[in-house]
Amino acid sequence: MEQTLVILKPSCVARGLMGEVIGRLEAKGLIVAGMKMMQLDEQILREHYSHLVDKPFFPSLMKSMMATPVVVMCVEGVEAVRVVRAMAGVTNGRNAALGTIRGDFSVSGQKNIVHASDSPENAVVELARFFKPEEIFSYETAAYSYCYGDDDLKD
Ligand code: IDP
Ligand code: MG
Repeated sequence: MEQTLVILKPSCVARGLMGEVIGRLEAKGLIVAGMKMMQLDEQILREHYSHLVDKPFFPSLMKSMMATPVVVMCVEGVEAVRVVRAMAGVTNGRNAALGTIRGDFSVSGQKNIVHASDSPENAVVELARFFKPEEIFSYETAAYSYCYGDDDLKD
C-alpha cells in the first residue's frame, strides 16, 4: 500500500480541529501508520518548503508553521497520495471545494489546515524527513477486510 505524509498545521492544532481531520482520514478507510506531535524549526521547514524559499510569503509561512507544535502523520492506503490530496482540496481554502478539509475549515491561502504530499516520490522523501523507520507501524486494521475489495488490493 502507498504511504503519504500529512501534517496537521498550527491552523489545525490551535483551532482544535485535529480530531475532525484525523476522523475524516479514518472514516475514509485510510490507515494511520505513524503519528506524532513535534515542533518544527527553520531548518526542517527550509527543506520541506524548499520550492517556496524565494516567494515573498515565505517568512510569513515559516512563522505560521512554527506557531504551535504540529502533528505529523504517515497515512496509508491504496493510492493514498492522490486520495489524501483530493480530501485536502486545493491550496487556497477560499477556492477549495466544500466537502474538502480546506474547503470546510479554511478561509486562507496560507493557514490551510493540512499538508499532504503531492506525489508518491515526494511522499517517500517527506516521510523520511519526519519519521524514523521505527516510528512507522504495520498492524491489523479493519481496512484490509472491510474497506477494500479483492480487486482493490490486487496490485
Ligand atoms: P500545497 O500545500 O497545496 O501543496 P504548495 O504550493 O506546495 O501548496 O505550498 C505549500 C504551502 O505554502 C501551502 O499549503 C500554503 O500554506 C503556503 N502557500 C502557498 N502559496 C501561498 C501564497 O500564495 N500565500 C501564502 N501562503 C502560501
Ligand atoms: Mg505542496
